[in-house]
Amino acid sequence: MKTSVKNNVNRYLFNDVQFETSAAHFSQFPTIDLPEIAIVGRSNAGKSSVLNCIFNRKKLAFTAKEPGKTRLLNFFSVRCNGKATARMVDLPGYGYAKVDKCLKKNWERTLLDFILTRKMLVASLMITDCRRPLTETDGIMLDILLEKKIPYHVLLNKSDKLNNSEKIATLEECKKALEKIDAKFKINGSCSLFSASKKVGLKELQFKLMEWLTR
Ligand SMILES: Nc1nc2c(ncn2[C@@H]2O[C@H](COP(=O)(O)OP(=O)(O)OP(=O)(O)O)[C@@H](O)[C@H]2O)c(=O)[nH]1
Ligand SMILES: [Mg+2]
Repeated sequence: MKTSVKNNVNRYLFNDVQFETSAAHFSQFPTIDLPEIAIVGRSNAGKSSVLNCIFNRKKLAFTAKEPGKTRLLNFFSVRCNGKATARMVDLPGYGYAKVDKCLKKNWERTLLDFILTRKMLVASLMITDCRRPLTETDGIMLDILLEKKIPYHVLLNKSDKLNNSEKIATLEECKKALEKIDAKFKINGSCSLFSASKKVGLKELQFKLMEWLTR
């Protein structure tokens, strides 16, 4: 662990977070400058569940069995000693076909506007379902993150659905696939197994977030 992270272990306890606002359009994005981490991924991969898990809250972000639950960009302020110090942004999922085309176009546009233009974005957490990691749309999103030089971490969520040997194989395959997509994967990115349902991999993820927020 980096020294800067070690020194800040107590800074982010991930127990003080507040919903800030929702946005359907870039004109509604918060304007106060804070380091932001975007949570991206396919619909139903578990983005909102991961956010709830990080902060040990059940209903901070709304989750659903059906894909397409999060349709706005939801901004959450992370607080330290009562003061907002960072933001987590729960984004609508991409790659879900069964929604009204116009609506989908609008939210995918806003999502792209956010990733492409947001100056406060310090990193991105990509949530995947470990049974279908790194789909074509995830690849497109990774290309955008690389183009914008945004550090990323790929979370192989729902690992409770795999047995031990499947977990090891999935993690290895994902690392190899990321090395193919990104020649500088070891510098720009990382990946880990996770289960939002069972809270597995949480400490490692929180350290990653702290590393990004305390750079
Ligand atoms: N088994 C298992 N199910 C999970 C896990 N994480 C999330 N889920 C389930 O997956 C479904 C989708 O979770 P959400 O958190 O709503 O997914 P999302 O990516 O935010 O979905 P959208 O907002 O529609 O893009 C829900 O039924 C969750 O309970 C996990 O770690 N394990
Ligand atoms: Mg969601």
